[in-house]
Amino acid sequence: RSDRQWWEEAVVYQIYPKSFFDSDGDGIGDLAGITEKVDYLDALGVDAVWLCPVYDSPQADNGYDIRDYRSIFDTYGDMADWERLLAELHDRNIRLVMDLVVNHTSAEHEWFQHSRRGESEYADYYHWRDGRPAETADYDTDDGPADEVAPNNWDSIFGGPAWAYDEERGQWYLHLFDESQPDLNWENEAVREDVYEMMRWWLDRGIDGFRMDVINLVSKTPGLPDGDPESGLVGAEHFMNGPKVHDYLSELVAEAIPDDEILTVGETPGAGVEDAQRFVGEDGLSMVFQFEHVNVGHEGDKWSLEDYSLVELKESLARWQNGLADEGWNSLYLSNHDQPRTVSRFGDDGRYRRRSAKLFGTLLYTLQGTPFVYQGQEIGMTNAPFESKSELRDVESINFVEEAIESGAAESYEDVRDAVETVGRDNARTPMQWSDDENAGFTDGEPWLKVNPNYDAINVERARADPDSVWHYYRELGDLRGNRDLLVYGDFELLAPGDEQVFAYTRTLGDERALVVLNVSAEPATFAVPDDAGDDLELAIGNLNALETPGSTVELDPYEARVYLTP
Ligand code: TEU
Repeated sequence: RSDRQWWEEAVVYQIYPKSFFDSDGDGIGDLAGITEKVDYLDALGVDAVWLCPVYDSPQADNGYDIRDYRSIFDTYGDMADWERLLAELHDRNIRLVMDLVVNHTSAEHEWFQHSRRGESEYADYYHWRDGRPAETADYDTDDGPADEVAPNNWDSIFGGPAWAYDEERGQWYLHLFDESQPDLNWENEAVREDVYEMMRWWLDRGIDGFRMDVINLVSKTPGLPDGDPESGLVGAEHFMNGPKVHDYLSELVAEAIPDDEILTVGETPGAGVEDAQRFVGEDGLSMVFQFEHVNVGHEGDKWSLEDYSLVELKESLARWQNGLADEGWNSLYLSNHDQPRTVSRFGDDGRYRRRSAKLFGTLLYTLQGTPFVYQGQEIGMTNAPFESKSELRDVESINFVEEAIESGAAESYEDVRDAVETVGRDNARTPMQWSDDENAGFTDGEPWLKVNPNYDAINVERARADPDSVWHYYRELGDLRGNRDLLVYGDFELLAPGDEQVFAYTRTLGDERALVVLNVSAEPATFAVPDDAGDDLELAIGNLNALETPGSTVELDPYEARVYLTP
């Protein structure tokens, strides 16, 4: 390959600033706290950090509701703190990727304030519409004047209708997320230009990339027609991968991204492989975050999760591996700030926690693509118990619980507790577990979200002191991947697609080959190595004391993972 990119060879670490490290005792993580931990990131061996939003924000959605794109949320620090963090990261050759949230702003953003007053320059910055006469609609909305309902039947991704009535303007505005997050109107060229200018402003400050929040939602079907009322998320066909999404994205890249050195990863819920091929092909993004693999086991909506089928997970990941092998690049992730913890979601967070954490680390680092490690994943952090609604902080979870109770679907929190503890976003957001000190060493104050009570056993200090920990295994995986082009660029081939226990594949580059064998189950497994896939290979890493060379069959213990390589 002649067109190698640093971000193809990198491992990216995702930081959720509110929960990473609190330097000043207010119970909330901050920029100075992250700066204190840059040596930690360096020791783990990551090459870049994706920092979730740190911009000025009323925090209805923990910063995904931005009031001012060009300043820092004061609880996190200020611009000087941010510059110090950037400098400390760059000193250690760690790049910084910032979150870009431009599908919507906070309702407190000055654009929205101007817009709701109808000031001509900003009047069309958002999607404003008159309500629909109630008698002409077959849906109901509580908001607004008595005789009208929302302009269309679209659902908000956070529950309830996607429209809110604004008294000041006397019209309704669209919000695909919380009502404090109005959607920007990308049809308006002035909006797009303001976004590009803001991006160039951040690039001038020396950042290395953008993670683009729900970037495939920016284009809506003109006229905002009703969606299929039977669909799980009503309206999705009119706002996910909308008609102009590729025009807008290629324009954004042309206008605001100077060259391929800048990592651009678009978050694209609902995008299939073919959409992704265009996003990373002609549109020019480096990669996208797709959702298919994290949706296996979901029946319809996000809150009902069944045991997932490994065959389905393999089929999905293999399709993305193959679909983006030649003309694109994959991002790789198993959890983030919106998803449950990896071991709880895909592995075993009880008896086999450590082993399954290592197994999924092996998967993450040996597929083709750029691995994204979410804070705490490197020590095998788990989902958390939430005993009452008052322990929840996430707007999506709180809306869900309230709606379930209001609609009569649940009598009390207890009825939905299992769903919240299985998939609620607060699972990923409990504070980083640094030590077995009070509050897991995260803060000297009262943490903004409860600490997972298992911090006495699962924490960084303990993991770093134990050579057999998940943390050291991640370090070794990083070395293994970094030392071999094979694990970055090698071709992927899925083996035994129908095997319900074992996830096995090869990676091949020239004369070099890797064989990865993962027993994704709590029972022992036998894997028959096909043809000569195991010839001349030696064990490079594994989560148990395995054999040096694979025979014609591999006997695996529960959640055992092995990577064999050509020596
Ligand atoms: O998430 C977009 C998204 O579609 C989902 O992951 C969503 O948050 C939810 O979990 C669906 O059930 C992005 C951000 O990652 C998320 O934190 C923000 O809340 C959201 O956009 C709005 O900005």
